[in-house]
Amino acid sequence: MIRRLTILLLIWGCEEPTEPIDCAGVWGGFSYVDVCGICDSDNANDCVQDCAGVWGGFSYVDDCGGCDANTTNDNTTCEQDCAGVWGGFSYVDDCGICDSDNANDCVQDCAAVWGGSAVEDCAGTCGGPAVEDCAGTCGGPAVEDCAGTCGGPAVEDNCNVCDANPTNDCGQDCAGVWGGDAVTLWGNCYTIEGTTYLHLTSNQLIGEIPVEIGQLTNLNSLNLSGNQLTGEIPPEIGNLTDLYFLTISANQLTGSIPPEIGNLTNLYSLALSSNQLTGEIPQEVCALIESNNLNMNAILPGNNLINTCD
Ligand SMILES: [Ca+2]
Ligand SMILES: [Ca+2]
Ligand SMILES: [Ca+2]
Ligand SMILES: [Ca+2]
Repeated sequence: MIRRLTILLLIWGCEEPTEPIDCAGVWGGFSYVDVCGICDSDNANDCVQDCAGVWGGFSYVDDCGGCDANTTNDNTTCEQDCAGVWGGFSYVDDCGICDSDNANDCVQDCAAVWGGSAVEDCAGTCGGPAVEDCAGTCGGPAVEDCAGTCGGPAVEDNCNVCDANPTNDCGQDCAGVWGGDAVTLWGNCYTIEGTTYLHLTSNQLIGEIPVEIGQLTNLNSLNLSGNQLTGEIPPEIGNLTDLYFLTISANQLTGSIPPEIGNLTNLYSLALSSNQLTGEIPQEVCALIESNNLNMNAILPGNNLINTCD
């Protein structure tokens, strides 16, 4: 019976896993003894060596690197620098700047002021006003002209054109614009940009039609009828190729019709009657009359023109 039970126990024991007992006496437990003899299963609290190499000791390193367990002698082997670092290398320069960089330490200026900004001028005077001119002469009068030439003669005119020629300097036009191209006609100022029509009918205008009228190239409509204009029609009117309406009738214009009128290909009304125009109508004008279907009765009457148009 006992023998049989022993065999059974052996069989039962062999079937169970063989587990060791840990330091806490627990079968299959995970506790273990750390270097300081503490048995538990927490590896976070295992004892460590202090700075003196003692396991579980209380020595510590102070800010100066000294290792012991004495708080009263801490930091006695070194000093704090100006930056507050124990044993650090920062120091205060003559301008009161604390760092460990000797390359940026302030220096004395020529007036012996630490960190001052006084410098010697070109004449050797500390803080003096003398400067070299563009020719390298200390205190000299030479300056660069607008062309960049030292002592050069070029000057910039009011239109920002720089050269040495005073005779080509730009002027003001009648509208007060430097370099502007406004033109004066019969005492009034007209800008090219802003003048699209000019109606001076029965304005008692006398004298010749100014050639400058040919500069008003934005004109669409020009009416000078009913004045006392004399002389010939300026061929410059042929520049006004935007014109669709041109009336110069009822004046005292003489000479022949300039062939440049034929350039006015946008015209749908041309009135030249009641002047003293003579000669043949130029073929260029005939062609325009034909192509634009202009009214010959607004051209011939009151003149001495020879109608050679077909
Ligand atoms: Ca532990
Ligand atoms: Ca200490
Ligand atoms: Ca420094
Ligand atoms: Ca000039």
